Amino acid sequence: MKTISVPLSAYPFIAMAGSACCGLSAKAQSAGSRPNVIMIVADDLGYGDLSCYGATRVSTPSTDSLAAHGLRFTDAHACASTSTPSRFGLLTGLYPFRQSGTDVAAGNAGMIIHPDTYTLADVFQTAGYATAAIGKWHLGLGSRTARQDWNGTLDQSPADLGFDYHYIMAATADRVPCVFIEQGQIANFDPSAPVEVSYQKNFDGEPTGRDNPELLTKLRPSHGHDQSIVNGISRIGYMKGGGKALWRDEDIADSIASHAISFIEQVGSTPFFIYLCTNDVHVPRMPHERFHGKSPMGLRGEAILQFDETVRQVTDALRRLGLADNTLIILTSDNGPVLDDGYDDRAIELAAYHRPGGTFRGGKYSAYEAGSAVPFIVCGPGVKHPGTTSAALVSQIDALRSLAALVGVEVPDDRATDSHDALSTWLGRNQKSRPYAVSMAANHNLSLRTDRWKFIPPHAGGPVITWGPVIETGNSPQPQLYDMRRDRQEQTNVAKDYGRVVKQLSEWLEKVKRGE
Ligand code: NG6
Ligand code: CA
Repeated sequence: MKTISVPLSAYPFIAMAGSACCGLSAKAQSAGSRPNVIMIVADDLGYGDLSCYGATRVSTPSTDSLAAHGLRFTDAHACASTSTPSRFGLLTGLYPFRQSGTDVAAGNAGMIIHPDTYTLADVFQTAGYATAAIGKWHLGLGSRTARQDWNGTLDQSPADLGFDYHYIMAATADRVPCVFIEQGQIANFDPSAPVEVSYQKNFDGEPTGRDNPELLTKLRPSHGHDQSIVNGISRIGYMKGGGKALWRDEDIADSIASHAISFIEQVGSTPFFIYLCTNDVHVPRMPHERFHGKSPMGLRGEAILQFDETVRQVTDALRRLGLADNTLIILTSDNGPVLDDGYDDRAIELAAYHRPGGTFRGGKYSAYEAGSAVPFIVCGPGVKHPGTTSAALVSQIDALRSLAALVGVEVPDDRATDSHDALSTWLGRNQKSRPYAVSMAANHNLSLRTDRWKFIPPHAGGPVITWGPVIETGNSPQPQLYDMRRDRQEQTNVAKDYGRVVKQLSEWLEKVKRGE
């Protein structure tokens, strides 16, 4: 939804306080203090990557503390098993398959969520909250793909989607441009080094990982990732310039945490919503030097430790500012895990007995459970039975309508049409499952979960990814049905024994596709 433009002053958010009360229910308008909300979205963090979800080869005390004081979900799902479509679903309450072009986005993709779309940030802006998107974005920027003026002000940005403030990475750390974007402009812009970006061809005289492997001083690719070199690491795509604006991978987590904390400090007494997306544990994994040697799992383990430290930095700041009791934190991941995702960081070898997807089958990209089953912890005011777990089936698609219910915003019926209000479940007032959860694999195959079943329709293609990561796709020429109560590991396809269930779930999925 197009919003009023916010001045780029030092404190752009405060102007929003108490504004835009239309759309607020009477209950919310009269409510005293509404909770701040921070949605922490990790990148590629698997169901089994946190110690509160059973990991033993890595310890994540700060995240575990959120689980100990909050509610830990054991059957929560992202809308997709890759980033862009997953985030599209979370922010819009619309399944990514409703719109073409929601696949993993290049760093010069135009903005994928149209400015007219009603977003999660619009919900909070309507409620008078100060809103921010900080960290990984990966949903495109500017109105036209490959035609952005990176050296000016982008003509479309999260500011057009309800975010008062943004400090974001355009795509991923492994994709150019390797600069942060703040309020539509390159942060720390270096006029002596204007940025040019292409996903088609290299710029004259610029080294690449393919031609200049001697310049890869920090990491080498294992597959792909052999184009422009920034900070001794080659990436996807070509870029030129950047100068002092170029990020140093080792500092990305700290920049994200510190911008989130500054935002919290600056909003004063205005309630706030932060969509806080870490770069951890996505490739290239290059955590800060202070983590070196701290994990037996090498760089991927260190990236998990760094993620946990981001959680600690933010929660410490909330305590210091006296906001801890009035801030709801939702911690989750955009999709399941992957070990080798294109850099030679020894993730497979050093993982040893660690199972990043827990006991589940598949991983990132996959239609199997580890692709979409993600950590999901809700901690803060209003959460019932803190320190317990909920086995309810929940989906990130419900963020928009559940959080709208939390802050008393009435979402128009024709917006966020795939999202349901699951607030009572998210807060642990009940353990009611969503009737179904739909997730999209990288190959666009849609799977449907109910409390009991998982249905994966037949899909062409091989059983294992062929272009790099060693992960089962979920493809099969036959329908797959798993009894998740007995076999969440998806070992025994019972489709032949339960033909009626297959028919019913298949029809159900078709209805979901049609939006009925
Ligand atoms: C893949 C990349 C992978 C990662 C992924 C997107 C190659 C060979 N692999 O295409 O490294 O960037 O896209 O990940 O290019 S996501 O978590 O942002 O969806
Ligand atoms: Ca991801």
